[in-house]
Amino acid sequence: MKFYDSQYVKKICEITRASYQHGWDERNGGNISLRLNEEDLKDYSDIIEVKKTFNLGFDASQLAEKYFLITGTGRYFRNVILQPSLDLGLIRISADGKKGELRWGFEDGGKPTSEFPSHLMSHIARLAVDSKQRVVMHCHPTNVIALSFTQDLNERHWSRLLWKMQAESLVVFPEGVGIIPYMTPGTNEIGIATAKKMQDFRVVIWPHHGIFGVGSSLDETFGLIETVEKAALIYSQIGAQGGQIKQEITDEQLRKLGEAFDVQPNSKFLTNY
Ligand code: 2HA
Ligand code: ZN
Repeated sequence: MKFYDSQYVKKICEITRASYQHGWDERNGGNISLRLNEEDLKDYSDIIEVKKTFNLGFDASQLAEKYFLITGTGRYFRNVILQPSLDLGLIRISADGKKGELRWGFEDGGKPTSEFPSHLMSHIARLAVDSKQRVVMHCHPTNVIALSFTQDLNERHWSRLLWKMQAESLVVFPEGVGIIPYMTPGTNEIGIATAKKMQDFRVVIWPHHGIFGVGSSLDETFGLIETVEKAALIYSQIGAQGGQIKQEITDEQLRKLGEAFDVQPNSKFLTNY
């Protein structure tokens, strides 16, 4: 079987297109990585040969011999569905964790996203928390970015605000959201800061830039980001309707949501009395 025809390529095509259609990936904005192992790939005969190798620029030995299907640098989410073997690459991390080996894709000379270090570092962080989580997605959701200009960059404040915008929020991200300071994209530094937050959160806000989300499947990760962005959109709409909040979801109602859906709200953001 050809890797091109795999469910993995198909699903990334679908998710990149959906993300673009939501307006979260202008031009080459956004990137996705999906971690795969030998077992997931055993049916594909065209991923054995190493087409190219490159230095990762940091120690990824915790991910040695794992594979990542990832979007390419400079590539447009809008186009991935039209030319997946150009815009996507399957990279294997070398046994010493220092190099990436291209096994499939990037057929016109492409390279992994500039945020590859942030992705790999986030995968390392989430593997330690839950080994089933194998997706990292970054994109530029409009209302989340807008919120980073009007609100204090405080995790408690953001988490409570987003929880109170819709009943869905607390159920989908009971741990709340992490926030890093504004940093230059594409650097190891932003990767390290993001991964540190990923020890406690599945969503990390990059102020004035976008969002990083993680999950066990592409659908789940997309849905997580979609839920955060929907909450931010509701906040924007409240502003558009004059900004006056006449009634809200109370802390007590948040607690009851947690009980009803069997999730534990982050006690730093919602005290459990
Ligand atoms: O892939 O979104 O942060 C382009 C970006 C960089
Ligand atoms: Zn970005």
